Amino acid sequence: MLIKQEIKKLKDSVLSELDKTKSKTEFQRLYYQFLGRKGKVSELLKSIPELPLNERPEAGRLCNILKKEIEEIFNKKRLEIEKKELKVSKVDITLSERKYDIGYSHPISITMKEILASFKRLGFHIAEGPEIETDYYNFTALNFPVWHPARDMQATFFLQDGRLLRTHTSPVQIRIMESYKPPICVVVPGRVFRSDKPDATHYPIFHQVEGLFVDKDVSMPDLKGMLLYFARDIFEEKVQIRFRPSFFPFTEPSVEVDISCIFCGNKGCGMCKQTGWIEILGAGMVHPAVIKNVGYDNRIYNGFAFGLGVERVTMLKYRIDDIRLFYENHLEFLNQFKKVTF
Ligand code: FA5
Repeated sequence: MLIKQEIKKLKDSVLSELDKTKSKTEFQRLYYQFLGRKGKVSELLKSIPELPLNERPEAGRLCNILKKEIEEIFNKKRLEIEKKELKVSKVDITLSERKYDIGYSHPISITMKEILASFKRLGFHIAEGPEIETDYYNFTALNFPVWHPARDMQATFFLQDGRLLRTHTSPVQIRIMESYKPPICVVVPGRVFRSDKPDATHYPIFHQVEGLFVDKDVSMPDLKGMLLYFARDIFEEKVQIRFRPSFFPFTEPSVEVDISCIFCGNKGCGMCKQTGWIEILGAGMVHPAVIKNVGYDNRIYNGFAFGLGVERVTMLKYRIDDIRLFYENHLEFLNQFKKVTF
């Protein structure tokens, strides 16, 4: 039978062609040449009806066997090529899988996101300002005269050109008011710097969130109601707040804001120094001199501002008794926040 010779020829040619093949592209080309829809095996199968009737069944059987054999030859070759390619790329497939830890947020970042989300719900926009500031924005425009002792409480790091690392986020109040007209309703997250010696509650680099609301007829009760909502959102539903008189050159009147102690429920414990209250932020009505410094008419506009320490809030939320833990990179400490997401 002529077809037997054809089959042998085809098989020999597959074997010799594949033997020379080293690349995947060459392999693909041969695959289509032999096993493709218009390949040599198909052509042979299509030629069967042209054979004498009595030869057709045997020819069909032999062609199908050939097709299977050729497919097997190609499969073997494919594995060979893939194995070689793996070796070239030096991937050791026998190595066991390496486990990498996925990164997660630092506790300060978690609290920061939570605080900003809370103020966003209250309708505040988020703004930012520079960490390197001029004396004017950090102090003078905020009504700190050059001689005022309040400057000493915020001793900072100076650059040689006279600029400084901002001691608080309050300078951004001025930058915002210079750029926009009232009504203004912003919160400003950011890093601040003071030449404070590190201890359990102080660090030279820490984070604040500033708040500023300026419009017509803003009142202290507006400030108090808003802060009560915030405290309950961040701490717990039954928390109370209180205002204590204080002093900041850029607010008048000024207050320190305390929350009822979340550790003892206002009864008095070691955490609240037996007072039942814990301080969380400074606030007040924007000083008319500041309103005037930015060019607003202080007979028409007034507002409130507040500034809170993010480390402080985080320490309260997670009952952490030493601020230094945030910055010493001990994994045993940081890993505890792996599951806290926000
Ligand atoms: C201020 O910085 C004012 N700018 C806040 C303000 C804004 C008042 C707007 C009125 C209107 P004070 O110096 O109290 O205020 O700092 C605010 C908070 O920062 C403190 O309550 C405390 O939580 C945090 N803080 C201050 N110094 C440090 C420090 N060295 N380490 C960590 N946190 C600190």
